[in-house]
Amino acid sequence: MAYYLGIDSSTQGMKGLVIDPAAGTIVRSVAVNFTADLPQYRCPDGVLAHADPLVKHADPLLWLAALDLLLARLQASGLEMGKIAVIGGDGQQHGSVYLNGRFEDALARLAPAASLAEQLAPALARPTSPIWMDSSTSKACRELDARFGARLQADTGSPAIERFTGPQIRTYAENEPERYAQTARVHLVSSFLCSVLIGNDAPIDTGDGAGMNLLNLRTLDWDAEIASFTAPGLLRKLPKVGGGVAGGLHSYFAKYGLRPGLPVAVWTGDNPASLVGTGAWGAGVAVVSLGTSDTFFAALKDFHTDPEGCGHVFGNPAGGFMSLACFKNGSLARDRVRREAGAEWAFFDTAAFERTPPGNGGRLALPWFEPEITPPVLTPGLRANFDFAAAAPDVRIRAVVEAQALALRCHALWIGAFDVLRVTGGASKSPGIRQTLADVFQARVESIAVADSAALGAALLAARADGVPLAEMTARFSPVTAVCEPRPAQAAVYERLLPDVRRLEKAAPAG
Ligand code: XUL
Repeated sequence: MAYYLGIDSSTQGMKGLVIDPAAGTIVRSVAVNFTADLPQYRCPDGVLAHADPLVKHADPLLWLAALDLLLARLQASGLEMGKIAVIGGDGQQHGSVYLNGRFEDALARLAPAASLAEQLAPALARPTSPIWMDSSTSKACRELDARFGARLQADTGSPAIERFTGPQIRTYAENEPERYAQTARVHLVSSFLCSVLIGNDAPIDTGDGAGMNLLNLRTLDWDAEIASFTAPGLLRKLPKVGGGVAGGLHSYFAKYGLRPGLPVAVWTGDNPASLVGTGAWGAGVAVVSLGTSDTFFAALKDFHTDPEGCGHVFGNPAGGFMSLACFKNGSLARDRVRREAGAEWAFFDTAAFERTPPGNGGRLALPWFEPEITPPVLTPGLRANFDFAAAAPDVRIRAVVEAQALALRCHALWIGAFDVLRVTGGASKSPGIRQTLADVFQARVESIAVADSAALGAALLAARADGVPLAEMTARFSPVTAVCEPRPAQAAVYERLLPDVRRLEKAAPAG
């Protein structure tokens, strides 16, 4: 009968999901949208305006205001707040919050009469927080690469990447040395909000910590050598690495009807939380999330890294490790091709799917309208191995859907074999896309009806911290709604096309 609350602090908003594992139900779902609900923080879609398009920061006070508002909305929804037994959470990965020496004292003294933002504003050493969309730290990345070479990826799970927290901290320490000197603590979005809930300094978990280029995944602790090169005295400014329960809820939150002292689980990153929420925390199941961008993630049997440096390794909150690869040109790109072909998606599932053969006669097209992350390609533009503009709409659409699926498979080879692909996101509704994925991967494709996989994962992790087995909850909360079997007869067609898509990735954009 106990309830568990999962809070997902994502880029554009904050969500709260309350589950009742005994009944197998989602009891409540509430949300705060940064653009619509908190316009006074001037972070539409969660980002502050900046003259340099590479700089993407947010106001950390926005996240505090969102937490107050979310809990107020949860209470106003009529939920029996006293039944919440444990709170869990996750944050957008890589974003960092810089606190001064007053932080711990300000946390301990939180009083219900004033808001979190008012009370914690004086504890910020830096008024803004760089988030994962920032790509202004190339110089720091080059310096880290020059100093550590292959060791950086071999030990932290990823090469130096602009949005990762280490390069962000190095850039900040170099550009704003006075503020950096006043920074007593650097938190991630996840550990910052967890600290606020417990009124104390919270640990960073290995799921989110691995997105920093600072955590040694062999020792599961900060890498002292990398930290001291990243910025002076950084090791002292980082919280502990840890998991399980972070502490008891601060009495400030009694104003929302929450029981002071209730356990708060250590927060994780949104992708590790989604791994749990999609029920893919065990080996053999990969998740393909077909959203604005496409992401591909899976639990890893053992710690190993992508030889091409495109995929990342993070801690898996259920134990062990997970992989993550992000494909920037996902649904927006697919949709542009569909629009320009003057077709509806249904067209692909009917006419295009029937009129064109699997393999499309070898015609492939990568719709890289934006610079791509996997593989890293800075020059945008569609790549095709045929005259794309002159081709019929059905050929164009199949060329794009198959090239994207083949690219996913190429960049997933290092992870290992999968029996099952779980698909989520808007485009996963297309039977044509699902069948293509099943045939390209020669794996069963399962659709799951999970709307907010990160918030659900956070709630499941909260329940697990109270002793509820994850396996039991996965079957109830992440059920499979449709299955698409691979057609063995198509295996050879796609196997032959793998080198072709590799070649296409290296080609110059058309036109
Ligand atoms: C992962 C990444 C994003 C953020 C925001 O590396 O940058 O997925 O976690 O969702």
